[in-house]
Amino acid sequence: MKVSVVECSQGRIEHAPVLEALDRDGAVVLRGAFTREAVDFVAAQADRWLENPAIAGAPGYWKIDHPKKLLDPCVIGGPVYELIVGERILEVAEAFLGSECLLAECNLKHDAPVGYGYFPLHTDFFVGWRKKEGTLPELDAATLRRPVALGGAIYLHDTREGAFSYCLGTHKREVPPGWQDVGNLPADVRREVEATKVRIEGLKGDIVLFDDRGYHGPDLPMPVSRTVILVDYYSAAVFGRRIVTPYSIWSTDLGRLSSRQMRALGAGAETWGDAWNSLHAKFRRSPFYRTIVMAVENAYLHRHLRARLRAMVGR
Ligand SMILES: O=C(O)CCC(=O)C(=O)O
Ligand SMILES: [Fe+2]
Repeated sequence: MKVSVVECSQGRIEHAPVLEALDRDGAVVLRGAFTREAVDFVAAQADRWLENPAIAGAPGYWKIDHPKKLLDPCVIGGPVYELIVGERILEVAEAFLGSECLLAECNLKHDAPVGYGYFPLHTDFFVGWRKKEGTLPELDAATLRRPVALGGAIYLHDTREGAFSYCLGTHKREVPPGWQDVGNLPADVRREVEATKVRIEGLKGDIVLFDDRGYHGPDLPMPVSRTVILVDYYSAAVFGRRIVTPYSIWSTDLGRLSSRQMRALGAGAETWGDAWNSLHAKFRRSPFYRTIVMAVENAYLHRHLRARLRAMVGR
């Protein structure tokens, strides 16, 4: 079993083979959808941002568990928009969804080789899905008979081990509440689903587009590290104009965005959450958070004490 690779380095992306593969398999690889310069720039900047964590406003990655480092790709700026809201990709997404779309979620993710699995094969949607307790919409079986969103994994280096994996054809299954993770499926269903799993190997700059109603996840355990940008375009017809958490967009990048790209990034949209309760804020719950806060608050204490002492002795 193999996933179709659609070459699209020239002109408009041919929609027919992309939409056919998405309908049949639930996943497709677009090769050459981005310029080499944009991909190289983003990959190099990602390496720099992934060197150190964000502390006291010093730029860096976000930490939410041991295996991963996360980043809002927008902080990379400039050419990153060609990757996450490229006009040609938005066109494909909107043709697939039959609706305007919004980039509801977007993360740059670095997974380290930890030697165990930590993220099971899962679907992103299921019957009864809500983004958060008490929020709308709630997805029902009828709505989920058609695509509701288009996920994407953009490879920032050639990727084999650890590649994004997809269970081909599973986007056509109804996923009842509780069946989101493959580990919760009855044994026979699980076997059936896992038998369709394909590791989608790809080249630097490829984007794997996938119908996120189907079972998918990273190929774990990973023997090597892997860096991807994960995008998720939600149908405005299904979810309304909503994104999960606002992005940190530099003011100097605003001028390079078209009105369609601005809309996809959530200009004027509602959000399901804010920065205070986003995924990126999870570190606040770490037992080390208070210790680091204390270290930050006292980082310049020695200078302060020296200045006070001088003031007291009148020098
Ligand atoms: O890391 C991956 O390959 C998949 C990520 C994913 O499925 C998700 O974040 O929902
Ligand atoms: Fe997912």
